[in-house]
Amino acid sequence: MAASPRIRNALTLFSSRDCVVCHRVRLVLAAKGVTYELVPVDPGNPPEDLVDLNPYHSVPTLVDRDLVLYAASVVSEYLDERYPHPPLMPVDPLSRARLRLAMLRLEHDWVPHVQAIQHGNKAQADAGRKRLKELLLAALPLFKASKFFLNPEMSLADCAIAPIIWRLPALGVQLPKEAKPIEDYGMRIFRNPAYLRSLTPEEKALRELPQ
Ligand SMILES: N[C@@H](CCC(=O)N[C@@H](CS)C(=O)NCC(=O)O)C(=O)O
Repeated sequence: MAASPRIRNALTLFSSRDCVVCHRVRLVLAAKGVTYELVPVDPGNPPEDLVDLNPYHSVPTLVDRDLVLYAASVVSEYLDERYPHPPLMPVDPLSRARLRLAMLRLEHDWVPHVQAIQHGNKAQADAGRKRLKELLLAALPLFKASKFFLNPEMSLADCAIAPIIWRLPALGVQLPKEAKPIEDYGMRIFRNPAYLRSLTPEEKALRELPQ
């Protein structure tokens, strides 16, 4: 990889200003307390250096010296291994596999609805709201079952889920009273000081941080 003139830090993240997928990686970085340079990207108009680095031109894209990584799952797992403290995955294979599957389901089933609400036409956004609400309600027992998602400690799965919960009011997704455990789950993560550090100014403006 030819070093881009824009990349000055050892660790650089190309990230959109308001995107659940980029936010997922920023939350991992914040939870690890890692400093990095953020290059804000408009995904509809990727800069030349990103086009050179990533064949998909997608964000998030992480550059760590000579290593270029993209796809939020790949970037998140790399960061968890590269910066082991605090660990964001359990140690036993069964729990790890369960969390990986949950993250895969989230990427395939939930995120497209968030993106349809944010970027689709009215019909797509309305359908996205309805389906996202159904998916959240179907997962309600999982939000009730442990302190964090499928795990007693905060994990990479929470880094993927919290950005979605944070955006629910801004996305126009209203959950019924019985879904309060989902909001309570979100609050446990939003109260973590790392959460505030993960937010761009645009994302901070989406709702009030809990006291
Ligand atoms: N599968 C990718 C998808 C991320 C994604 O959807 N990124 C959007 C911005 S929120 C993007 O870069 N869109 C432009 C493109 O893919 O060309 C990942 O996990 O990183």
